[in-house]
Amino acid sequence: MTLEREKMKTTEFHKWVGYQIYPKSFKDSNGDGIGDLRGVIEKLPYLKSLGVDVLWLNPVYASPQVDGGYDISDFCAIDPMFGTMADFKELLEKVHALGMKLIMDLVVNHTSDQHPWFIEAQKSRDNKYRDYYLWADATEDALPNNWRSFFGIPAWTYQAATKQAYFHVFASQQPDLNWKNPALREEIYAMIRWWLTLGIDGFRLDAISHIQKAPWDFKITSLKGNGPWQPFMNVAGIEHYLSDLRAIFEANGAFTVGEASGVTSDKASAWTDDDGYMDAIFELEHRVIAPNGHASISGYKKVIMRWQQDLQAGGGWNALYLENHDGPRSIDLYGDGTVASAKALAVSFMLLRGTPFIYQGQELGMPNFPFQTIEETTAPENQAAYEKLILSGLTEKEALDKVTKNSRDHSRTPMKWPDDTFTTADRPWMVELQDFTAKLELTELYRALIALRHDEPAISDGAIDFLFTTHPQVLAYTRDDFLILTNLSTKKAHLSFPPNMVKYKQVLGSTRRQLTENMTLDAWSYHVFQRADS
Ligand code: TEU
Ligand code: CA
Repeated sequence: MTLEREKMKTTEFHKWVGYQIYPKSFKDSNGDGIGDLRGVIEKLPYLKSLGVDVLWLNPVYASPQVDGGYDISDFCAIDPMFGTMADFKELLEKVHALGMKLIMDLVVNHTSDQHPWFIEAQKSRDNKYRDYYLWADATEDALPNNWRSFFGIPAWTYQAATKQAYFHVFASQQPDLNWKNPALREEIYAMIRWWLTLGIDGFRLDAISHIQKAPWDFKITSLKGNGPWQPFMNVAGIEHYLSDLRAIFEANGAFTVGEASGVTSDKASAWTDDDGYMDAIFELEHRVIAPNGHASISGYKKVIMRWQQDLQAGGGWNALYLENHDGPRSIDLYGDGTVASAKALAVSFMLLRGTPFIYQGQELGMPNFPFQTIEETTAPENQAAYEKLILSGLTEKEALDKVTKNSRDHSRTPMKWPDDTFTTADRPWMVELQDFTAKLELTELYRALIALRHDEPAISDGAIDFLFTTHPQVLAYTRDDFLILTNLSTKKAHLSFPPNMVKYKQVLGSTRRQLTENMTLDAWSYHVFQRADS
């Protein structure tokens, strides 16, 4: 019995709601224009008042900031721009005192090229750290293979000094670590234990599905969709490393959410069920872009339904989200810029089966940024994409529009606090929205949805079933005795329910409504009903 219990993961996190903080843009405490850890400390009462349970901090480690801190030069140091280790410890203590949890980004697919390991590794072929990274013979014009990086450049960078190239799935300043090397793995495992011993509550596992690579002679057969990334997406052999990681997480009671791009919905339960490697994963499929550049709601719906059904059948678990630091703002991408659309979208994802994460500013209805020049953007892939478009003959304006349409920079502009400024500096580190008013009725709705997740076992742990599955704009589902209806469109929607239905009462809604046999849902509306007999 005890053994059995120990083997089973706890499922406390089914009730939790997460909040993602991009510290650089959250709150600046010392007037240098850059958000920092003391800024997060200042805003803890706000986070507590929302009701969220777990905070995910984007990377605050020492970093040259080529890729928003995902290029780490020291895993165990706080970047001075964010504060000190003492600030971090104070933050952790205060988060815990408020009954919340703190998880950190764990970035172990790669390091910065300024990490001491890489600085050593590039010195010579027989350097002690050479094998911490991935090298292959090359010449200036002949790289080891034709694999591409996610950032639109070759996945190899040639180094004349040793006549070899090193491998990177992201920027060239982010060399990939060689997980096949046991010495490297031990260093990483020790680092993970160090953070857990410090008292943090777990990790968001960055790009974790990419840590294993196919043999270098693997041929890419398709350039469509995830085709180009096949040689480093959930490649066989990864299970050994993930099992090692699970053992460490489990021994330390860590809560873990993997960013598992390329792990398909039918395979995801094996990653996250009772015997899975981690508690939950983020899927990266539901942002389906339509030809007009907006998200396709029917695409979103199809992907969400498939993931929910597959994970329920397999006993797996998702982390749910509409926004993060890697994409545009949902009010503009999925919605039509109105607060009504943001509200219907909030209801559509917050009550699904999984652990939702709200991204900073999402609860205020922060929109995309109207970029005017390429210099206003910060993500490393923008510049290369822009230059390519200019070379292909586009005007600056056309190239900028194309690059920024779905840029992740939209989510990285400074937080617009309803009753406070982001910084006292004349200029924040990044362009900031002007004339924005926080949508406080949206914040209130988020509070209500969070409370439902805490108070109703049907919402945290109940079964999910979808209704009107082929309707192009209505996302509707039951969670045991709850019925959730959302119209994710500017058009009205007509629904018919069977006669003699059991009675339902309305729990939340965009307007006061009864559940009736024939219902017309207004544009961007939502209704949460519960069986009256329960
Ligand atoms: O993103 C990784 C990421 O999005 C890829 O794993 C994904 O598979 C790919 O873009 C295809 O859609 C994470 C961070 O969220 C991001 O901010 C970093 O830039 C990146 O890792 C590198 O660390
Ligand atoms: Ca600061």
